[in-house]
Amino acid sequence: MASPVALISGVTGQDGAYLAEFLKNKDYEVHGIVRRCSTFNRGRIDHLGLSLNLHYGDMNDGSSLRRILDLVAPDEIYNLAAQSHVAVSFEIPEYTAESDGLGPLRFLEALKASGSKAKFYQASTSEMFGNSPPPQNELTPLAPRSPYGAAKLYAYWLVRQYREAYGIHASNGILFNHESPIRGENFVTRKVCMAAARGEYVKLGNLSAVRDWGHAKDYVEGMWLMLQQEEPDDYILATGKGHSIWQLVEEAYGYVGLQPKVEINSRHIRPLEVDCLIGDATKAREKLGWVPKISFKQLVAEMMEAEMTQAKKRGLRGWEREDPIQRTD
Ligand code: NAP
Ligand code: F7E
Repeated sequence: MASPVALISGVTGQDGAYLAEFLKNKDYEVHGIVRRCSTFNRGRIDHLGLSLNLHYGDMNDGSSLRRILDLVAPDEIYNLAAQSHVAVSFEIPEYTAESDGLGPLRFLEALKASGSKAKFYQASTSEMFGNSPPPQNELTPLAPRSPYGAAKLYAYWLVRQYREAYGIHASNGILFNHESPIRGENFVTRKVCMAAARGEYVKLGNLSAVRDWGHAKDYVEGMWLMLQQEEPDDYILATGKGHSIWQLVEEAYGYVGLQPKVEINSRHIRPLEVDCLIGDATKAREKLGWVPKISFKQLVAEMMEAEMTQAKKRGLRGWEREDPIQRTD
């Protein structure tokens, strides 16, 4: 039997890289969309080599999406491409709306016009909940507090409309924060772990916000499970446990036996903040059999180990530990 064909937009990002590897291990023929940059940005997928088929395209260029759809004829589409930084979305709101809101519209229109029966996954987000009180589930009111959240909300509704109006198998994964050693360096978990592993100060904004942090590896499996269902639907993926930024800092510096070294810098305080996101993934557990396996403590430990290795390689103040602490959860 021929391998199923998957197309991933945002394949050079954190989730794209984990998903591409996950699907390769399931014997998929994997295609990815990459955008043209002045420098190569494929560090996260280099290890997959030529087994990954890459195509130039952009969420802001509908004709490129249509061309790639026709060429690849995928069975499953994972739309992960986005300007994904919430704080940055306040600085480039129009661009964020184009790539995160209109981009998915272009993709869905291309899918509709092509007559393809491909199943479509949309990378929706807990940022759509804004300050709706936790725990947030699929029925919680949506009230975004950033241009990023608003653009993603537009795409979320389009997915539901295209599903109902045109019978497209389109699903929203409403994912809470998920991290890993290959998280972008300006997201708070990676930023804190990089500084802690070097024994340096970290400059942060709001320390009291609470997030539900899981591991990206667990979450890409959830994306895939959504597209294996007969009927499309919307699902929360979350761990159900919240930690503040301050608790993250304590965990990371504590891992190397240091007191937290934090400087507050108003540059990192957002015009609007989302105070507390803690997800209820009961539906995903019951309908998809999805359960996150990696805890917050394990996630921070993995990220810290990766940063300590990097710091040593670069001759920075890597943290030498002859006798690693055995950590249990
Ligand atoms: P990421 O690391 O920032 O990756 C984003 C990807 O999108 C990169 O491959 C980037 O390409 C690509 N991209 C950005 N703008 C594009 C455009 N105009 N055209 C084509 N590609 C474009 O994000 P991530 O953490 O993997 O997240 C994946 C998706 O899930 C995103 O849609 C994000 O908004 C959403 N999400 C993430 C989380 C989370 O906690 N990680 C939670 C909920 C939802 P370059 O490499 O060229 O920049
Ligand atoms: O911020 C606070 C910040 O940028 C987390 C994206 O993947 O998850 C991510 O969005 C919290 C916020 O992630 C700094 O104010 C304090 O309260 O790591 P973050 P995010 O904004 O939650 C959602 C679900 C997505 O969909 C997004 O794509 O940490 N914080 N000081 C800081 N955050 C950053 N980045 N940098 C700081 O210095």
